[in-house]
Order: sequence, then structure tokens, then C-alpha cells
Amino acid sequence: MGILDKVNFPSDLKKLSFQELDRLSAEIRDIIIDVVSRSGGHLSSNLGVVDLTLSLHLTFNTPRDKIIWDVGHQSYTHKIITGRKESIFTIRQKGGLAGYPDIHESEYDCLNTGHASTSLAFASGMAVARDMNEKDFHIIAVLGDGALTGGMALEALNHIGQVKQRLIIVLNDNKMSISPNVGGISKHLNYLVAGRPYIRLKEILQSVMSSIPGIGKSMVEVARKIEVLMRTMMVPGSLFDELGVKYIGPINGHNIKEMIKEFEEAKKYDFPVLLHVVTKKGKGYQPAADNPVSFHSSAPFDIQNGKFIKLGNKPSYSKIFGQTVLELVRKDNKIIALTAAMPEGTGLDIVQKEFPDNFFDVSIAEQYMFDFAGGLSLGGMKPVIGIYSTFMQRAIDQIIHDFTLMDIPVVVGIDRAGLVGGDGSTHQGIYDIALLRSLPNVVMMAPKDENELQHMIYTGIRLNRIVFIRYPKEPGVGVGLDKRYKEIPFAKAEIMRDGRDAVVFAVGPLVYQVMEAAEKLAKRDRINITVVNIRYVKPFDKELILKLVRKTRKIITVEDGIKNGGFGSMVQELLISESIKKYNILSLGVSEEIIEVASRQELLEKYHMDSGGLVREIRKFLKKNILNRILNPNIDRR
Ligand SMILES: Cc1ncc(C[n+]2csc(CCOP(=O)(O)OP(=O)(O)O)c2C)c(N)n1
Repeated sequence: MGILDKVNFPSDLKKLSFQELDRLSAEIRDIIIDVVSRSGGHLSSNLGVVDLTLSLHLTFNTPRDKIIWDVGHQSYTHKIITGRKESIFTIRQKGGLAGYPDIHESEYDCLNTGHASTSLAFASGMAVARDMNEKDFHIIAVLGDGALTGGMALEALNHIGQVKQRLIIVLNDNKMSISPNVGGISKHLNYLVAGRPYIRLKEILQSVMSSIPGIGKSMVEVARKIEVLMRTMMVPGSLFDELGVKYIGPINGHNIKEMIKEFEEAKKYDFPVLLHVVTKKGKGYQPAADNPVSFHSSAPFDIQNGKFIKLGNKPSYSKIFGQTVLELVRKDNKIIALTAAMPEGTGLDIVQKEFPDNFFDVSIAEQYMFDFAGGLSLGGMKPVIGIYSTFMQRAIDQIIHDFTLMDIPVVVGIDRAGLVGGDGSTHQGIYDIALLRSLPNVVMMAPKDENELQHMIYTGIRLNRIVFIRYPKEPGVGVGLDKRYKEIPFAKAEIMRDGRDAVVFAVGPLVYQVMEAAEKLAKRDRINITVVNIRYVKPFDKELILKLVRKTRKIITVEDGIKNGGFGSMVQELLISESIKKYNILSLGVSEEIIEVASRQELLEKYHMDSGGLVREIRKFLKKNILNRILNPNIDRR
């Protein structure tokens, strides 16, 4: 029987000895490795925080005390010891546990997270509310050194130091964002870890001076001067102290005893404190410790050798994006590739390796990245941003206020656009079309396959405009790549198939699902539909759309974005503005709701955008129309 058999809730931890706790850590690590090896997930971050999580739940009285996990990708241990160990094997699967904290899942999850750097603002507000309501519980925000680089976290620190509410911040420093952390703050944290003796000396000096009985004012003044001297001569103080948040650390994040001692101390302060806990990403599983980047958001793997299980040979859209940008940089030194802490995820890491001067990882700073790109563009460079659709939401104001109003050229590869498997509601890329479609000067494209993606990147750079190119998180279609880039004619769609019964306008790789459905409908139902690869969502091919609408009067739009305000709405608005009256339209897309955790395929099925679902929906739609015609024979079919 393992120790974990005895642990269901945090109260069970308190009955264990330190030796048992260490064994429990090892057991939990084994479970996490097992779970992630089967269905993928965040491995290295979770392995790093097992001891930290146990220490927090041992010290604090959850769920009365509130632990907020920033990003939340590191909450597997938290889930295991808060009543969810039996269901941990269902994590990230349809109907299973979410991969991030979820307030609907457990009372121990006090905040939904997924995007970085939100914990401090929430914790700060919750602490002020607690105090105003005269309640008495602890609020603990746990954020990584990566999340700390996000503007929101820094804005929060600035405010927390001013309001001075009672609040505990645990900084989990593993030197890594997804990739090695970058920037001045990261350097400062390294300094704090390396400068431990000096910082400790400073603390000791302070406490000695204050404990000398009857110490005169002048002595305190001397001590203060010594401190200032030390600070200016050899050790800058911690950034946090300067901001008004007491810094404690560094603390060994794998020593439960030491952490409990420090956390107990932290409870005593009635102002904000930050505990700098140092952990090792991937601890306990050598392949993940050796390669924390690949195991950050891991594919299923073989536990014995740490090798990822290959899911086919088709290159991902991200890979083609990175490859194309690299080839274009080789030809044009003015192209600058940009990412906000996602070099590998966006595929741009290969540009970083070959052209470090033409690449910037700005850390988790999406807003900054856009305006930085704006500056580069104004300076005559050609910025190409790689960003996930969901994280681009952070920079909507920069896109509107700073790009569209001045019409500053940029190319943005919107990765993970559309329905995203595994990560649940926080990571869906379903809003980009609706958010960008009404902005002036914006061009938006969606490639039907990886070959078209490379041409669109090439076209986008040549257009010298504000260009967004959206593509999903999935392997490409496997069509092979043309050797030479070509321009995709501006605002022109592509007819893939001709038929007289209806016309389907499809966005992105869903074109292929529609083509499959069209073949099935032709064979089984003798229904012949026209299929159009829309290519340009904005500005779209108005003439072609109107021509085909007039031909069939039965229109279907397909997009993996929200229907309300999305591409389907754009087509409907066009028909209204052109006073076209007699038509029937079926808009397929994502409904306005919180998206459940499921694979991309399951989500496509849910919204009838897999080929089978498309066949059924189109058949139903056309039958209804035939029925309508029989019942209303005098309908005006202008
Ligand atoms: C706004 C936003 N941008 C990017 C990401 C993608 N992302 C998820 S975890 C992560 C790194 C976080 O690093 P850190 O906070 O240090 O946590 P660690 O994984 O190292 O424990 C990033 C960039 C995100 N979740 N949110």
C-alpha cells in the first residue's frame, strides 16, 4: 500500500511524517509521469512543484485559505490531493478533469486560470475585499518566474506595494518559462539566488540591530546607513522590496520542512510578502529534467526511454510557419521574427538558432510585442509575429489603437486558431475572426493547407499591410510543399468544386472536411455542391460570393470560430446590404458557450464540422429547402 492510498484531502497530509511526505512526493511524481505519458499534458512544470504544493497544503488551511495557481498548468498535484486522485487519469479528456484549475470542478480551485500573469491582480482584489469584509483567511498567489514577466503581474506588484494588503506571493522560480526565461527580471532573480549570502547578511544585520535592547535612534540610523552602503556598494536590494513587497528567500523548493517553516513565518505578516522558492523543472524524471522545454506541454511518450510517440509524419502548421519565416529571413534581412515566450510552440525557434539578431523572444508580453513590432515596422523592418489566437486576445487594444489607426504593416501568424484540443475553454482560438473582422486596414487570410500557408506568409510580407494569417493546431494535410513561393491573389477565393445544389464557403483546412462531405453527398444522395476555399476572410471575395449565391440560393458557411459575428455573419451582412432576399443559409461554427475539454476532433464533431457531421447537416438543410419549395410553390426566386 502506498502513502497516497491514505491521502484524499489536504487534512490527510497533516498526519504524515516528513519521511512519508518525501515518499508521497515520489508516488505523486510517478502518477503524473504515468498520466502524461498516456494522454499528454504539462509534465515538467508539474514535476517541479510537487513538494511545493504539499508544503502549501500542509501549511495553509484550504479551501478556507485560497491558493491561486497562475497559468494553472502546474496544478496536477493540487488536484490529486484535493479529492481528485481517482479522476486524474481523465485529465484533459472529454468529460474528464480540466488541465487547469476550474471553479466548477472543486471548491479547492478558487480561480479559473490558463492565461499567464492573472494571479496577482485577483489575489490583490480578493485580499482587499477580505479585509473590507473583516474576514480572516490567507490568500496565496503562486506564480512562476515566467508568469512574473507578464505585464499584468508587474502592474499588480506596483499596486500591491502601494495598497499593502495582507497577501502571500509564492514565486516559483525554475529559471524557465516554457523555454529558458529571458529579460532583466529573470537576471534579477538569478542574482537574488546567487546573492543569498549578502541578502541574508542584510536581514541578519537588520534583526540584530532591532533586537539590541535600548538601542538608540542613532544606532538604527547607522544600521540603515550600512544597509544603504551595502546596497549601493555590492548588492542591489530585491526589486520586490523596492516596490513595497517584503522579499523572503531564496527557499529550497524541494525541502518540505524548510518551506513549511518559511510559509508559517509568512503568515505572521500583515502586509504583502513574496517568498522566492527555487525549484527544478522536470524533477524526478530524467528525460523531463534534461529537456524541460519539450516536456513542458508534452505529447504522449514512452516512460522507459522518454521518446515521444509519433502521431504521423505530416508537418504541423506551426512547423511550416517557422520554416517559411526562416527561409524568407535568409533572403531578406529586414524580416524580424517575434514571439512572446513561445519560440518552440510557434515554430520560430529555428529562426532564433540561425538568425539570433532577427529574432526576439519578449517573454510573456503579448501587448508589448505588438507595439515593439510597431516600432520595428516604423523603423523600416518587416516584423513577423507568431502568436496563439487565445493569447493574441491580450493585445487587441494594441492592434486597434496602435496598428490599425496608423496602418502600420506587420504579419501575424495566428497559431492555434479555431478549436483547440485538450486545453479546454481558456485556450480556444475561436474569437479572432469576430474580433478582427471589423477593424480598418486589416487583411485576414486562412490557408486550406500547409502549402497555402507558406504562400500566404510570402504574400503577407509582400502586401506591406496589417496581415493576419490564421491556422489550427493540427498536423497539416500532407499535400507537399511547392518549391517556389507564389502570391495568393488579393481578396480572391478559390473554387474547389462546382455543383448546382448549394454553395459552401469554408474557412481554412475545414475546406478538406467539406470536400470529403461533398464527395459523400454526391455519391450517396446525388447532391452536388460547390465548395469554395475562402482564402481571404477580410476583405473577402464579394463578387464571387454574390455570383455563387445568385446561382444556388442555398448557402452554407463553415468556420471553426464563433458564429456570432464571425465569417458566417459577414456573409449574411453582405446579402442584406446587397438586398438579396430569397436565399437560405446555414452557418456552421462554434456556438456562444464555454467550450468543454475535449480533443479537436471531438469538438469538430460536436459542432458538426467533421465530414460526417457536415454530410448530415447539409442533407438536412437541403431537404428542408426542397420541402419549403413544395409547400411554397409560388416563391419569388429572383
Ligand atoms: C498570456 C499567456 N501567454 C503565454 C502563455 C503560454 N504559457 C503557458 S505556461 C508558460 C510559461 C510559464 O512559465 P512559468 O510561469 O515560469 O511557469 P513554469 O512552467 O516554469 O512552472 C507560457 C509562456 C500563457 N499561458 N498565457
